[in-house]
Amino acid sequence: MDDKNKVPYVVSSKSYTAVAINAAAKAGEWIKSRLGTVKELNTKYSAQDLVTEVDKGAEQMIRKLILTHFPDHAILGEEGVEPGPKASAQALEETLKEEYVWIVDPVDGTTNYVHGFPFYSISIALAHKGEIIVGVIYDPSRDELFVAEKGKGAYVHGKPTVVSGEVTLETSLIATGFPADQTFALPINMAGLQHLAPQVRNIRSGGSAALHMAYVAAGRLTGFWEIGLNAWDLAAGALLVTESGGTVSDTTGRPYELSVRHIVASNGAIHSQLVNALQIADATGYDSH
Ligand code: 2AM
Ligand code: CA
Repeated sequence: MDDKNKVPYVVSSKSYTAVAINAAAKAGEWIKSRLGTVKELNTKYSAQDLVTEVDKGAEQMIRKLILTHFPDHAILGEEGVEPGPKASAQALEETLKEEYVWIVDPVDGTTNYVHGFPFYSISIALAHKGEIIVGVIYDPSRDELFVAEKGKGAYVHGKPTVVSGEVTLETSLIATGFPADQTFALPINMAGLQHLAPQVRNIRSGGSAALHMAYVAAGRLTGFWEIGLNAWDLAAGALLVTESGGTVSDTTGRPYELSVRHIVASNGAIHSQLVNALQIADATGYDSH
């Protein structure tokens, strides 16, 4: 690339990141200020799939901020899509026709938020022609802001994040979730849990997929897997993990892309062991027959 093309890219990439950070921080502050005030609790896809007026308000706030700066960009937000895997796959396919797509989860870990369990986050990613170029995850409870830029590394409060060094499952701390979809995703995830729990140092389940991904990036977790997630739970975290030296794939080991719903993220060193274990447990979420 010659200098003439290079300069505008650097400038705009910086402003994308600045807008993502600003939106996540502003929404995070507002969400935190509303903690404990949720009046109306609704369910979406299942009785475990919660949404509040705070999710909706935060998404509106983030949409407005992004569109002020980039009026011709598309936005895929959790609260703008009908519940369920089919609708979310369709919405993703539709928006990815646009050149620039922002992928937003205004509150990842709504159940935690509603209960006052301080492990929830705001996740914002920007994809250019289907490739994630910016990923930001903000944890208002700890005031931790995780930022990744494609090819430029990942940071938490200006300090580079690096994945952990474990090379065996035996020494690994692994996270997973208990999916809200109790007919498909939950039983498969439980089969994986049953098989993996005796093989690893221990299992954690914090309740925010995005924060689990950020923790893999920061070396606080060795790995994370879960069945039945959506693009907005994973997009920002996927870039954080790869820019921190880790690996992200689907549960069969195929490289991560935005349509992946069954995820494995790790420090890289234990990745194939984790994928193999899920395969043996018949817990990948993909039909093996
Ligand atoms: P949420 O709080 O944004 O809904 C916990 O296992 C993880 O699963 C959280 O990141 C949560 O995100 C997500 N989650 C909750 N309900 C879901 C659903 N019906 N489909 C997919 N992911 C869901
Ligand atoms: Ca959400």
